Amino acid sequence: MTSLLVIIILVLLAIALWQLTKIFDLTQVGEEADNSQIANDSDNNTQGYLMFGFLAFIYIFTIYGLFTWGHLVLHTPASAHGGELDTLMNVSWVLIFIVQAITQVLLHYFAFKYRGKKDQKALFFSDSTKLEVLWSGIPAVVLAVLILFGLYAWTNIMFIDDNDDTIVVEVYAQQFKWTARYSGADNVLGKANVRLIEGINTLGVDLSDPNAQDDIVVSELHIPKGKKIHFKFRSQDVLHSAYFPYFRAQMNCVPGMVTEFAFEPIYTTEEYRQLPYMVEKVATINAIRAKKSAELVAKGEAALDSYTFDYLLLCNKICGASHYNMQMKVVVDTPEEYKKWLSEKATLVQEVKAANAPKPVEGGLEKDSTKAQDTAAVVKMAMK
Ligand SMILES: [Cu+2]
Repeated sequence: MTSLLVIIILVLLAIALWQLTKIFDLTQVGEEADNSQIANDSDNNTQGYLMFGFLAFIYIFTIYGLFTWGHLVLHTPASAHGGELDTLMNVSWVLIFIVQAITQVLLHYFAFKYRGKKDQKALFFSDSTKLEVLWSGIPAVVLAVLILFGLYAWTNIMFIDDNDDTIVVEVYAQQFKWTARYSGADNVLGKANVRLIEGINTLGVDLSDPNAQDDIVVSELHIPKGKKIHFKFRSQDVLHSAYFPYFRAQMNCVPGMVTEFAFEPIYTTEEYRQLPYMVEKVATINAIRAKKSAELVAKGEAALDSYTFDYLLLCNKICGASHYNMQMKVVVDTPEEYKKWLSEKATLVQEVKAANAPKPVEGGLEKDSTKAQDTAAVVKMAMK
């Protein structure tokens, strides 16, 4: 609201200034003022130098931005393909930077050099094949190289060989949380459908499917280092986007279809925490938090928790009011830790059975006969 008011005030100020200059012009009537409304040499000189001013602004802002915010870009990639993607990104940036630096100088210099001068005629020619070949050919070659490089990197990342030894994990999106499903010993996910969502079976897994019998549903994603993980994404409601920034991976989650990609983590969470750049980053964050905590404590409020680095899965598609907070912790374990963690998890079938088992009620058996019948039906379905 405040910014809207500021904008309105600025617009009104601009209109007032414009009106004032008009009044000033009118007071000059009769004097030796140039009222022709046609730019003269002095106007053109001013515009020409302003061009240089704008050029300086572009460069100063770019350099200032690089130094001030340059450190905020993602650092060391934590996946096997991440380095390749970063190279592609860096090559694109360097190219954009060089082209931008050269073309902006030329654009502004020529705008200055050929600024309007009295009695100066523009050079006119209808076309120049040589020039057109040059300015169409060079960008075409550069873009073709970039696109080929991009395509190569893309297929390298997106192509999942069915014969590869991967771990199949489903990532399920809904407003506003993520859930993961492990395919269990058979490495095949059981079928699922939104129509089967019931009680704690929030992913709508078809509990009668033989492949679903060993599926495990969790709210924290654990993956082992050095093993390719084949992710399959589903969404329950709207478009979401599964974004793993440190692994340089992102995929849309689309209701009604399964999307997929695979990546191999190369640092465990613990190893990534020990990277010098991360140690420094966490120390900086905690120094800021400590300062803020001191202020809060002085006001009688609770201090902030200290920060520890964790990989996160974020949603990168604005999917509703709590989109900003749609995240899941991702833990990269050693293969042994991963095996141990997974072995301690109950399967969904076991969880559904436990949830639906008739609970002993005070003074006798389950009294609600309808509920008992429902439970029996679900358990029967689960045991099929
Ligand atoms: Cu979302």
